[in-house]
Amino acid sequence: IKDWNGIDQVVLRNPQGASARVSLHGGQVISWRNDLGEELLFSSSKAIFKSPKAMRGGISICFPQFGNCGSIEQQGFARNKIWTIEDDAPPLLKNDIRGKSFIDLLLKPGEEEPKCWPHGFELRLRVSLASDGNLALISRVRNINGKPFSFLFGYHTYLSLSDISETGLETLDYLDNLCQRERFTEQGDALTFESEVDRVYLSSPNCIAVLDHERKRTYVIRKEGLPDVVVWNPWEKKSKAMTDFGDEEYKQMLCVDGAAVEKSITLKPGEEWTGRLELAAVPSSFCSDY
Ligand code: TA6
Repeated sequence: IKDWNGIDQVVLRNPQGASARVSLHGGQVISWRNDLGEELLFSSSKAIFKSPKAMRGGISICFPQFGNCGSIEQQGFARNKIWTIEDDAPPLLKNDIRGKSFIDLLLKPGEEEPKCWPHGFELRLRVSLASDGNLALISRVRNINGKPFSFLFGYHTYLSLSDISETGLETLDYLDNLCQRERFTEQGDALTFESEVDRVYLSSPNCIAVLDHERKRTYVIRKEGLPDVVVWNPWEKKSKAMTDFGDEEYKQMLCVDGAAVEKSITLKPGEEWTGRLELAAVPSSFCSDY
């Protein structure tokens, strides 16, 4: 289907009724719904769906920069480009598609590529929706240049919350057990939110939980190849300064971004890097039973 700028969007569905919507603009996931049709990702009511800016919300791909510290545009250019659908993407593990609905996207440098990052790369993104409604994003960056290059990467992920003041963030031990739904152990007290937050947690655990107490929903975020986690909420003052964000909307969102921010990733010619993010939204009662 096309959005109102004529840019293609792909809808993934599973048999239980969960869905995800991916835009070719930026390879951005702009919606993820559970089998009850509830939206799990935040999108601003003031979001601008217009090139060359990323829509405020969903999950945007930040590459080859994260944040605003280099000569490249904020969060890199990948989220502002039009990606293509790749029908014959190089294979990943079979498990990555078994029983899943998925789409493979590709971004390569075009003719008007930014002078500030003149490298030969291929950036692949597979977005898949599993039968249990879990959403997975797998990104692969390949150096097709004669010279090494370095980059940062992030999945800028806006989770939808009922109330930020009723939200906690926890890191979880025993991530494999959690993700196989056997058992998990909480580490220390949950982080709560009372003011603006913009932090990079370095070398963070690979499994993180965000608890929406009011909705009794827990988001479980599992990452691989992404050592850091960026946690962001603009709070009241910054919200008012953003034109594509409602004044009160900071109460209904939290960005928790699996990322490689502190140390850049370097690829030699021919090398490939993979960064994976998996999101689950489960009833909190389910978690406390384990
Ligand atoms: O999530 C971290 C962050 O880079 C923040 O520092 C803040 O600037 C935010 O993202 C805004 O992202 P935007 O989508 O406006 O570029």
